[in-house]
Amino acid sequence: MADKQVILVTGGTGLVGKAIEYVVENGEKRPNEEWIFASSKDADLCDADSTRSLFEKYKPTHVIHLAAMVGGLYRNLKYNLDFFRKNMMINDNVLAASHEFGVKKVVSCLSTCIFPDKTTYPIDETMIHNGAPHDSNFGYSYAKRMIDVLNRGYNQSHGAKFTAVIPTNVYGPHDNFDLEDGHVLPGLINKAYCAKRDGKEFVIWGTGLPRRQFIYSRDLARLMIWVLRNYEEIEPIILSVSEEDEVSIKEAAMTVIEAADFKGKVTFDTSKSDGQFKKTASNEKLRKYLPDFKFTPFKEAVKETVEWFEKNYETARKESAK
Ligand code: NAP
Ligand code: GFB
Repeated sequence: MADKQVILVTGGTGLVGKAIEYVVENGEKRPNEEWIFASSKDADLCDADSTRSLFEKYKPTHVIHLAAMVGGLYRNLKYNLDFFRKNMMINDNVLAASHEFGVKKVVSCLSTCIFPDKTTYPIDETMIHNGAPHDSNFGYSYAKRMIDVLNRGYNQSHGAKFTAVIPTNVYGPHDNFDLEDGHVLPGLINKAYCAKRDGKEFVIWGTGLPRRQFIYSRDLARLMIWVLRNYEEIEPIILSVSEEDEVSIKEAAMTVIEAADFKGKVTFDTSKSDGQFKKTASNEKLRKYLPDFKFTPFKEAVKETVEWFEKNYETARKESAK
C-alpha cells in the first residue's frame, strides 16, 4: 500500500478548486489520498498565524496552492495595489508554512497575463521575467512572478520541490459571474442570461478584437493533478490549448450567444478598455510530456458552463467584494 497523502488545496472553493474537486470525486481519487479543499473561512492566508494553524490542523504532504485575489480586466484596473499586497502575503505565507511543515510538493498557479506585454510570440516558460507585464494588471502580475522566485529560492536553499503551472484564461462551473469584477466568459454568460430574460441588447465591452486562449476548468483540473503526481521540474509549465485555438473576444461572445440561444441585438461598448491585445502562449512543453491529452472543444465546454449557470443562477457567484 502506497504512503498516505494528504493533499491540501488552498482556494479549494473557487473556480479551479471546485473543478479539481469534481475530477477527484469522479474517478481520479486514489485510495491512499485524502483531499482537503480549503476556503477563506478555514484560514485567512493573508495572515501567517492563521495559515500555520491550517497546516497544523491537516499536516498536508502535498499542496495545490490556488488561493488568490482574482479578477478580470476591470477589477485589475481598479485594485492593482490590493492585488499585489494580498497575493504577496498569501503566497509568502503558504510557501513558508509548506516549508515549515515539511510538505513534499507544492504546485502553485501563475497566469499567462504575467508575461511581458512587449514580447515575441508565442510566449514560452523562459520569458516570465523578461520585461514589464501589461499595465492593466501590474499588481497581480508582479505578485505572481514572485512565486517563481520563491520556488527557485526554496529549492536552492532547502531542496524543496515547489513548482508552478501557468494557465491561460480559465472558465467553467463555479466561476465568478459578477459583471464588473469577473472574467470575460462568465461576464458574457451572465449578460446573455439577463439580456434574454429582460428582452434587452447584449453588450460586448471593448472592440471585441483582442485574442485569448481559454482553458476549461475541468481540463485544467486534470492537468494540475497530473502535474502534482508526475511533473518533477521546479520551472513552471504552461497549461494551454494550442496557439491555433486562440479566439477573438467577438468569437468568444458569439459562442456564448449561441450556447445561451440569445436572438436579440448585439452591440459593442468601445468606451471600455480592451486590455492586453493578446498573450498567445505555446503549449509545446506540455505536448512533449502529454502528446495525447484531449482538451474539451470550446463550444462544448461553453455550453456546459452556460447550462450550469442557468441551472444554478440563484446561488452562482455574481457579486464580489473588493
Ligand atoms: P476564484 O474562483 O476567485 O477562487 C479564489 C479562491 O481563493 C477561493 O477559494 C477563495 O476562498 C480563496 N481565497 C481568496 N483569498 C483568500 C484568503 N485571504 N485566504 C484564504 N483563501 C482565499 O479563483 P480561481 O479562478 O479559481 O483561481 C485559482 C488560481 O488560478 C488563482 O491562483 C488564480 O490566480 C489562478 N488563475 C486563474 C485564472 C482565471 O482565469 N480564473 C487564470 C490563470 C490563473 P473563498 O471561496 O472563501 O472566497
Ligand atoms: O477575462 P478578462 O476580463 O481579462 O477579458 P484579461 C478582458 C477582455 O474581454 C477585454 C473583453 O478585451 C475586454 O474588453 N470583454 C468584453 C469583457 N466583454 C467583457 C465583459 O463583459 N467582461 C469582461 N471582464 N471583459 C485578465 C487579467 O486579463 O486575465 C487577470 O486582468 C487574470 O489578471 C486573467 O490573470 C486570466 O484576459 O484581459
